[in-house]
Formats: sequence, structure tokens, C-alpha cells
Amino acid sequence: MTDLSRSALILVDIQNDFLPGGALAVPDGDSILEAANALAQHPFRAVIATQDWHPFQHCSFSTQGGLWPVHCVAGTHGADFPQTLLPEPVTHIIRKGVLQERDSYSGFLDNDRATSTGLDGLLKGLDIEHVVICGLALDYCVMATALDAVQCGYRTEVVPQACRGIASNPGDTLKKLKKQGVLLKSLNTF
Ligand code: VGL
Ligand code: ZN
Repeated sequence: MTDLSRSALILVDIQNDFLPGGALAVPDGDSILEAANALAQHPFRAVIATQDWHPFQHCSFSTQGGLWPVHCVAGTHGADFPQTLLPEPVTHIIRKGVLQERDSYSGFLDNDRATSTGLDGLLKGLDIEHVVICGLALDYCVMATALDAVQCGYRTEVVPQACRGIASNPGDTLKKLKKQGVLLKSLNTF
């Protein structure tokens, strides 16, 4: 069995608003839950869930001139993890996009590239050298998180079977990830 003692699983933005029926539903998003739950059963040193967590007048909202419908407002049902995501394996939660004037696709850094969420420090403190990433949305927050993980020096793997994107075709995103040094892994290799 693979040694996962210096590995972390990062579950990106698996939240009600990104699932069918949510404010910013990712098509077919609920189909990753079984795979995400299965991955989380492996003996990772840490299982980290990122949580999009916006103030109600966040700059990313179309009501404020941003790109997205109002979603993942702090403390609302839409920002919660779905009941179908098993909570027991999750060891840490990292909230992002918490400041009104900045957005954060990546679980590591805000889009201004200046403000850290604390994820890199958390992983370094746990002596993690390898991260496995899955979640929503593949072409936004999963991609940004994976590219930053490479930049931060982690051996970085994405599990496409446990990701769904907003765009219907994942090809361009997967190509970009590979080009930047992200390894694509199949579920059955864990
Ligand atoms: C996301 C758009 C806005 C994501 C979050 O999780 O991919 N996308 N906020
Ligand atoms: Zn958001």
C-alpha cells in the first residue's frame, strides 16, 4: 500500500451551492461524492476541506459587479458541506474568499497573490510533501489550488474522476495541469 504518512487529501469546495440545486451548481457535481468519500478513507496524515466562505456583499458576486451569482455566503446552507460528504475523515477546514474586496479561487492564496489562507503553513507544519486534490469546480478552484500546490513545492496529484468543472469539457484544464507538473491519478491507484 502507498505510504500516505506525508500526504494530505484536499477536498476543494464540496459545498451545497456547487451541487445540483445550489446557487452556482457545477453540472453533475454530486457524482463526485462517492469518490471523494472513498478517497478520504485512505490513511492520509490530513484530510483538508476548503470552504468558499463569502461575506454577503462579496466582490465576486454579480450584484457587486463580479462574475458569479451570490453563492457560499458565510453561515448559510449554501456554504455548508452536504450531508453526503462524510465529516469524520476531515481533519481541517480552510475558509477562503472571506474578505469582501478579494476573491480566492485557490485554497492557498487569494487571487491578488498576496494574502495566504494559511494552508501552506498548515501543510508545512504537518511535514506534508505530497497532496492529492479533488472537488469542485475543476476549471476554477481545483485548478488554482493544484497550480499553487506545485508552486509551494508539493508533489501534486489531481483525481479527475473525483472532480467536475463548470465547462463541460475538462480537456483544456487537464492539459494545463499536466503542463504545469500536476500528476493525474486514477481513483483505483490509491
Ligand atoms: C468557485 C467560482 C466562484 C469554485 C468558487 O469553487 O470553483 N468558482 N467561487
Ligand atoms: Zn466563490
